[in-house]
Amino acid sequence: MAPPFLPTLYHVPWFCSSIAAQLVAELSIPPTALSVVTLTIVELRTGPEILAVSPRRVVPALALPDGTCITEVGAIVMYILETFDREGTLHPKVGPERARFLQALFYVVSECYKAAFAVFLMCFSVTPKLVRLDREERDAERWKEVTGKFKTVVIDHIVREIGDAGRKYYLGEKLSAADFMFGYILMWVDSCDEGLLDHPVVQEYYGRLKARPMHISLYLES
Ligand SMILES: N[C@@H](CCC(=O)N[C@@H](CS)C(=O)NCC(=O)O)C(=O)O
Repeated sequence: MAPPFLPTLYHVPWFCSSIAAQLVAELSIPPTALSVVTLTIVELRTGPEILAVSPRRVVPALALPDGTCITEVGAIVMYILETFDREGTLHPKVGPERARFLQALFYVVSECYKAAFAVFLMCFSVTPKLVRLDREERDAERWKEVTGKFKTVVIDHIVREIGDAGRKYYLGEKLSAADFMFGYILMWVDSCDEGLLDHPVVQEYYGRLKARPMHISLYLES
């Protein structure tokens, strides 16, 4: 495949590429600077276009003008921020704030994602299409284990790092791309409708995130 003229982000709605897509929209990166190709699930799984960029057929994937391709949402988020957020509007560029930002980025990708999706997969079957699973048929022991892990990894972390610390967003008063990552995780668990986000700190934090127009248009409108 010839290298694209512009960085090109491959995205499937509701997949974790949505974090990168939200960032592009929140930074108002014009399509003349970064192009977003939105694929359907069928195109991702069977179409030819994604193969050259992401041989494992996963998104997000970012094709760069030098012919290289990047996968991994954390790396793509950092690339977008370092290339298009030179002012540091949505990421701290130096100091302890940056370390805290990187903590959030790695924590969401390595810990929260797994913990949240284990919950989701006990509520929905995703292949070949999204179907709500019967609560009555759930393995109670496994549900306890999975929701316990979600509470420890995601809920307790948000309560401690945001609520107890008197922060409004992950970094304090200032919104950052870290919040879009938490917003994504919380959105999936919210869709399970199991009361797992009932803690007032989480309600307040997630309430702020889901009120953002970009969150609404990416996740809640259709
Ligand atoms: N570790 C990768 C995970 C990428 C990944 O597994 N993406 C999922 C969507 S969230 C995917 O594309 N799955 C392919 C499929 O369901 O067919 C990352 O953090 O970007």
